[in-house]
Amino acid sequence: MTYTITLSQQEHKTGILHPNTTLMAKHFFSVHGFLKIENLFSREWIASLAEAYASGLTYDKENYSLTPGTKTSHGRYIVSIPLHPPFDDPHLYANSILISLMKELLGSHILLTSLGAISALPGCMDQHLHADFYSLFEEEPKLSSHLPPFAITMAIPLLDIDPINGPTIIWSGSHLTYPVDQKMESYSKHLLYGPMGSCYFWDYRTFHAGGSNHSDHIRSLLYLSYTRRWFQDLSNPDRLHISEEIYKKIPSEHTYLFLKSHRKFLDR
Ligand SMILES: O=C(O)CCC(=O)C(=O)O
Repeated sequence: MTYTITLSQQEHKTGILHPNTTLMAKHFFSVHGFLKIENLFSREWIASLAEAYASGLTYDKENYSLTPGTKTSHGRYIVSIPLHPPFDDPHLYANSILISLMKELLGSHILLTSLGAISALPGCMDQHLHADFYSLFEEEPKLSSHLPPFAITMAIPLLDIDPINGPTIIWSGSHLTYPVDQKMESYSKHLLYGPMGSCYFWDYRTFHAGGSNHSDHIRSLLYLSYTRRWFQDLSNPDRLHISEEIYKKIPSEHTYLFLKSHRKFLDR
């Protein structure tokens, strides 16, 4: 099953996707509810982000916990990352290839609504099956399968992720199975993983779960959420943290991604 695009040298150099690649990416995403891009970032740069992230973490082996972080399931922690160096680099949050795809999938008025990492401790078990958001209209679940995406989660491996050290398990086509089919667990599932430099992203409606980590090291991936401008999930405490000082340094062509922060600072 194909759900991967590999960038050509030309696409890499220019930061612009060939129209055929865009068509293919949109097709894979609409069929599967997820897409993987190989070779998007340089390994060295991602390694430097990984180092910066790891330097702020404390893994308490005895208590099997990670600080800072919020436990989401057995041995799995979500860690919010404020938009500050080195994570305030536009190559990360406003990567031209990713943003062009986000706009193809979500329309031109998109927002960046969260930035963080998900760390799976050595020995952690498969996470429960879930979607990042379910039906937009809970009384009309069937409608969901006929609507375009409204929000996307982007995952960027901070190490080489393989089938052993905690891939994300994902159910192809599950973004279009509303009302939720209780037998989803028996559908064919896929393991999303890749080397540093790759990234994968899924529709908020697509069912997935963090996979167990059978290695002896922590598996971390960065995540960023892009949403249509009108979408807000208040039940999700995970937000974008950005100071006024950093906001002022964002290149003007990217400030539209931070519209909510902009309003907050204006209100002061
Ligand atoms: O750890 C992963 O691969 C995915 C985790 C996830 O989906 C979550 O914590 O909500």
